[in-house]
Amino acid sequence: MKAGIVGSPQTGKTTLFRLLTQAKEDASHRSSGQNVGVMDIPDERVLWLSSIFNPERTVFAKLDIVDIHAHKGQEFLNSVRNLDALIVVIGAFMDGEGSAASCAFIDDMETEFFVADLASVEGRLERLSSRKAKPVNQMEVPFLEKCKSALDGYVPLRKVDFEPYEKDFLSNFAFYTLKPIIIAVNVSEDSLAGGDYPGKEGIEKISASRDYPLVIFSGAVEEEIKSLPEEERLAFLKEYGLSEPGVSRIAKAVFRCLGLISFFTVGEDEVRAWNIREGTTAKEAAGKIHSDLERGFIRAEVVSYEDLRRLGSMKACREKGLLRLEGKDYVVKDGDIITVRFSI
Ligand SMILES: Nc1nc2c(ncn2[C@@H]2O[C@H](COP(=O)(O)OP(=O)(O)OP(=O)(O)O)[C@@H](O)[C@H]2O)c(=O)[nH]1
Ligand SMILES: [Mg+2]
Repeated sequence: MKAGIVGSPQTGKTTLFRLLTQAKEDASHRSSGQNVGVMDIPDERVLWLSSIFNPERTVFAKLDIVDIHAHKGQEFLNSVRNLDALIVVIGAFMDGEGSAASCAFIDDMETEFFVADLASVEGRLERLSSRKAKPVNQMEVPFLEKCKSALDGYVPLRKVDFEPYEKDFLSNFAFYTLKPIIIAVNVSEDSLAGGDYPGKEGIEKISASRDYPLVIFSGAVEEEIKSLPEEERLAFLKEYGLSEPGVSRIAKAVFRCLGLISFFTVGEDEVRAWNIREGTTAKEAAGKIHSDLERGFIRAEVVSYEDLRRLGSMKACREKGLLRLEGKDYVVKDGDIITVRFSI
């Protein structure tokens, strides 16, 4: 899974990229002119599990992050084509002009997305009707017509209810209007404390009308937070009326909008969070850990994080019968702690 940071020039995209990925020069590498890095998904549950199991390693769930340099046109479309989600940074830390430019950026981006998706749909319909291509099956044309009528009415494909068989068609295209988008407003230190920022009304309107989650942060303040020792951070955040750094709220929002959930593996060597899509089965989840575990899957021992947290130990969970044995088709829930039994 990969999320991209986009926005108009000088809004704080690279600043946010560095904050999210904690990239030092060696931790990020440039590929095709873009900064690519890995972000940890903050999760208090992982920290608690780690305090209980005292493992050698604690590993958070991860997402790839790309700092996108292109702003418009085909170059922009090409660079976001393979991304699963977009974080639009709004530069609201100076004056109203930055916010206005950012709102215009969102408008232009959405228009480009609609035009590109409509071109894909119409191109495919054209090839099918002129018999230059054969449909996958007889349901493909109705599917394409459904997409076309949504796009003609400015409804992004993200908002369309597709049947499971239609979702299979979707994977043959790289539709832009399917991508989840979150808005990250980069505000000044004063705005962060005061709650008001230039262009607030317009940005909130975009967020509400499109269902784009909105996160307010301040690049400058986040950099200060990062430079502080761990134990001073919370007190510093409280001065702004916050309980959590902006970057961690952004990371969680991206994780949520991708429809991802976490399951955990625990032990003396490692406590680790894994991300999976909602609806993933125990056998598929085992495959995330190692392909051998999926191939030789017998069953999963599952206890929920909530139960472990409440009872305090695996032993207590076992005694209360809260350690369940689940088969391969069990649908993994957010917060499940899983031990895979397998043989190969
Ligand atoms: N005061 C203030 N300045 C910021 C903040 N965030 C970024 N800047 C400054 O704005 C400038 C641009 O920041 P970048 O993170 O490079 O922005 P960008 O969007 O990557 O810029 P381009 O890649 O050139 O489009 C830099 O000089 C930053 O120091 C902020 O929250 N407050
Ligand atoms: Mg930049």
